[in-house]
Amino acid sequence: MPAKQEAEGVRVKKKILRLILGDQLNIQHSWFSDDPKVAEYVLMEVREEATYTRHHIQKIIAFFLAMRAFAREAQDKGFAVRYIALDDSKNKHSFVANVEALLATGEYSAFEYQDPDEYRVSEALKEMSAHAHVPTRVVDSEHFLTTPAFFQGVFKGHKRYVMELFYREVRRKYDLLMEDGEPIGGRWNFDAENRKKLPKGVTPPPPLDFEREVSDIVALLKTSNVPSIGTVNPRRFTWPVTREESLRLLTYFCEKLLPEFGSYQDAMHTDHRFLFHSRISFSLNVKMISPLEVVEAAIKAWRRSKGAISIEQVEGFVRQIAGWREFMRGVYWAHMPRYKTLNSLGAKRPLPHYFWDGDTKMRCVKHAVDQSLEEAYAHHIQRLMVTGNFAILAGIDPDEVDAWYLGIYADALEWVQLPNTRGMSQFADGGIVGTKPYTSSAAYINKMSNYCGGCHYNFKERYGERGCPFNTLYWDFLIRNKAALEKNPRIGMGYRHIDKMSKEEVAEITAKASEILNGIENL
Ligand code: FAD
Ligand code: DLZ
Repeated sequence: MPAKQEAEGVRVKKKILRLILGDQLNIQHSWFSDDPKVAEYVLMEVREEATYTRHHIQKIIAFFLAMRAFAREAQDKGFAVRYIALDDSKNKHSFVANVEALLATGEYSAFEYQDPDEYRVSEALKEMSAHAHVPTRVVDSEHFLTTPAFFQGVFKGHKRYVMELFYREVRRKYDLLMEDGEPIGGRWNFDAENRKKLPKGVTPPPPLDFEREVSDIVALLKTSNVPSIGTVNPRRFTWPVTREESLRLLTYFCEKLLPEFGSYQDAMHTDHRFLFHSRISFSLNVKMISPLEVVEAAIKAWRRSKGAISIEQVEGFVRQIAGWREFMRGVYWAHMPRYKTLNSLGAKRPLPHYFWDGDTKMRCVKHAVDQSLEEAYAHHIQRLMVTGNFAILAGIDPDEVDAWYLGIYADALEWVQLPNTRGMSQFADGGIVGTKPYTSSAAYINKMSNYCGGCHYNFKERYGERGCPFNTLYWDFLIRNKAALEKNPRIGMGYRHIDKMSKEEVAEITAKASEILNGIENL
C-alpha cells in the first residue's frame, strides 16, 4: 500500500499480481472474465528473454509489438496493466527479478502466473514462488487442445510414441472431421496426397501482410545493444501482432490458401516463399489465436465449399495443428530436461557460416537460409528437408542446430522448436519423435522444388567435382552411422543397397564425403 495512504489510514485493497509472459497473449483467458479490480497484470520486455539465444530481429520486434498491443487491449477493457519496457530504468531484465522487486513493494496480496510453456521459465518461476512471502498460484494457460497428462494417457502401455495414434485421439476428443465416430472421407490421414510439386501455371495468391513502421523499436534494440540476426525493413513490418490481425490472417488462409494447402504442402519454389502455407504459427504460439478456433475455421470453410475444397486439403491442415503441434508439446514435457542433452548419433561438427549468411553454392540451402534471414520464416519442408537435412547428413552438433532454429524463426519457442529439431529433424533423440531420420539425397529436393535447376552442383551426380553434396553425404551418413541405424526396419532398404555396393564404391563415397566435410565451410 502506498505509504501516504497507509499513514492516512485509508484501506486500499491489495491486488493480486498476475504475470503475463510474451507468449501468453490470450485475451480470452478466464483471468479476463474476473472483476478488473482484483488484479494488476504485468508484462515485461527483458534482456534475459531477448538474449537467451540470438533471435531474429523480426522475432524480437514481433514479440514486443504483440506484448504492447496486448497491454493496450487489456487496459482498454478496464484492466490494470503494468508494462515494463526494455528501456525502463527500473527494469531488472528477468522475469524473476522484476516480479521479486514488485512483490517487495508490499503492494500485492498474492502472485499468480500461467503455466509457462518453456521448462527453463517454469523452473525459475516455481523456484521463485517457493520463496515468495505472499501466496502464489499457477494456473493453466487454457490454450492447448491437450495436456501432458492426456499425452501420457494415450501412450500408456505403448512401447513408443506414434503421432498418428495421438492425432486420432485428438480428432475423437474434439469431434474434428468426424461422422458417426468415423473419420470423414473414410481415412484418418491423406498424407499421400500432400506431396505434389508446384506445377507450372499454379501461382499462389500473394501473402497477406500487415504493414507498419517499426523504426522506434529497431532504434531501441540498437541503443540497448540487443544482439540479433536477420534483417528487417523498418518501414514495412509484416507480421500480425494483434488478435484482430491474426483472425484476418486466418480468414485469408481459409478463403485463398486452404483450397490448395494440402496438395502443395511439401512443395518448395524460389519464386514463392510462402506457397499455400498459413503463416499462422506466430499468432498461435503467442496465443493471440487458439488452435481450436483455427482448425474449426478451416473445417467450416471446407464444409461451406460443398466439395470445392477437397478433404485432403483440410485434413492436411488439421493434422498439423491438432496432431503434430500437440504431439510435439507432449514429447517436450514428457522428456525435459534430458531431451535437450540428447545426441544419439554423437554429432559434433560446428554449424557452417552459411547458416548465418546464406553464402553457399548449394542453391537449396542458400534459398532457404536467405529467406529465413529476410522473413524470419521458412515452411516446414524447407526447415526439415533442406537446412535440417543438410545438418543431419553433415553431422552438425545438435546444440548448434537447436540454437539456430530457436533464434531464426519468429515462431520459435523451445517447447515446439526442440522436438522438431533435435527429434524429428536431427534424430538426436534416437527415435523418440520419429521412427527414422528424415534424410534424403538431392533427388527428393529436386522432386519437390525448382532449386536444383541452375545450381552450381549437379543433383544427378554423386562423386564428380560438381556432384551434389547431398548425394554423397546421404550414403556416407548411413555408412557412418551403421551401428546406430542398421537395425532400424524403416531404413533397411538403404543398408541393403549399401550391402550390394562394392568395397571400392563404399570407399569412394567415404573419401568423397570426407573431402566434402573437410571443406564444409567452402561448399
Ligand atoms: P502451416 O504449414 O500453414 O501449418 C499450420 C500450422 O501447423 C503451423 O502454423 C503450426 O502451428 C502447425 N505445425 C505444422 N507442422 C508442425 C510441427 N512439425 N510441429 C508443430 N506444429 C506444426 N514450428 C513452430 O511453431 N515453432 C518452431 O520453432 C518450429 N521449429 C521447427 C524446426 C524444424 C527443424 C522443423 C522441421 C519444423 C519446425 N516447426 C516449428 C514446425 C513447422 O515447420 C512450422 O510450424 C511451420 O513451418 C510454420 O509455418 P505455417 O504457420 O505457415 O505452417
Ligand atoms: C521470445 C521472447 C522475447 C524475444 N522477448 C520476451 C520478452 O522480453 N518478454 C517476455 O515476456 N517474453 C519474451 N519472449 C517470449 C519468452 O521467451 C517466452 O514467454 C518464454 O520462453 C516462455 O515460453
